[in-house]
Amino acid sequence: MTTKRTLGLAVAQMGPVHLSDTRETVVRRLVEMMRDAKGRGAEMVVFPELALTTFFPRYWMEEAEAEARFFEAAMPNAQVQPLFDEAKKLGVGFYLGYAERTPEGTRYNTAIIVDRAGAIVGKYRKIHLPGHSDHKPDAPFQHLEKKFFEVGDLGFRVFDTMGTRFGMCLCNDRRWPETYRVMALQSAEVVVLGYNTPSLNIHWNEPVHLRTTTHLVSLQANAYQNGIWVAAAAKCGSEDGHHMIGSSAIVAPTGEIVARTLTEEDEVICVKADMSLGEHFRQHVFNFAKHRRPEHYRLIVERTGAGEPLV
Ligand code: ING
Repeated sequence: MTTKRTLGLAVAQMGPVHLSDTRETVVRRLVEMMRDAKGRGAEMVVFPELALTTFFPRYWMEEAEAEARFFEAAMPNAQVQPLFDEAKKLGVGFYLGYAERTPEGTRYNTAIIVDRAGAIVGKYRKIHLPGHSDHKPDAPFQHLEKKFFEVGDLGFRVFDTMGTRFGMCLCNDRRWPETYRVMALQSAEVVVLGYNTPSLNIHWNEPVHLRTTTHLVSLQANAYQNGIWVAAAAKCGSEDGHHMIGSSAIVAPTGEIVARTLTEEDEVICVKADMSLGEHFRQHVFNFAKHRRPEHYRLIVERTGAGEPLV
C-alpha cells in the first residue's frame, strides 16, 4: 500500500498585463496572489509564462528594443525581489516565467522553480517556439517568439524540492507528448507550466472554443498517460485589446480536472494533491517494465512502419 503524500499545489492565474503596466505593479499582484494561495494551504505556486510583462511577441519591434523593455538581465533583480522575499517569509515555493537575457546576450523564454527558502533550484528555457520571425503587417497581431528567443538549451529536466520531483515546461511545449514523457521517464511527479495563448489563430479561421479544448486535452491526456499531476497557469484576458484564453487548471494523474479558473483575471486555485495517486497508474497501467518491453516497442514501431499487419 503506497503511503499518502500530499502537496499543496496552487496555480496563480494572471489577468491582462498591459504595455503601460510597470514591473512593480505586476509584482505587487503576484505577491497578493501568493498570500492568497498560502492562505489556502499552498506549498508550490505556479505563475504564468512571461508573467512580468505583456505578451510582447505580439508586436513587431527590433530585438534591441524588446530587450530593453521586456527582458530581465538578472534573476532575481530589484523589481522582482519582493516576490522572492514574500516567498521566503511565507515558506512557499514558486514557478515563474519571464524573458531572460543572459550575461552573454542570449535571449530565452525562461521559467524557474524557486524553493521555499527563496533559492532558484531549477531553470528551463522554452524549446517549442511557435509563431514566426518575419513581419506579417497584414496580420491582426504578430507571434514573434522565433525572432525574440533562441531555442532553449537546457532540455526537459526534473528538480527535487519539497520532497517532490517537479518537471517544468512553457506554453507550446504542453501540446507535444514528448515534453511530459521525457520528464516522466525521469520520475517527475508534477509538471508545472505557464502559458499565454492568443484566442485568435492568424493562420485559419479556428473556432474560438478549440483553443480551450486543445489546451485542456493536452493537459489531461498527458497527465493520465504519464501518471503525473499537471498544473498550468494562464496569463489571460484582453491585453491592450488582444485576447488570450484562461482555463488555468490543475489536472490529476487520473486525467481529471480537479480545479479550474472561472475568470480571465487574477485568480488562485489550490489543491491538496495526493502524490501517491500517480503511483497507482505508473505501477498498474503505464508500467514499461511489465507491459511494454523494448522488444514489444520494436513491434509497435517497425512492423507498423512497414505497413504489414501485426500478427
Ligand atoms: N502560445 C500558443 C500556445 O501554444 C499556439 C501558441 C496556440 C500554437 C495554439 C499552436 C496552437 O498555447 C504560446 N506562447 O506558445
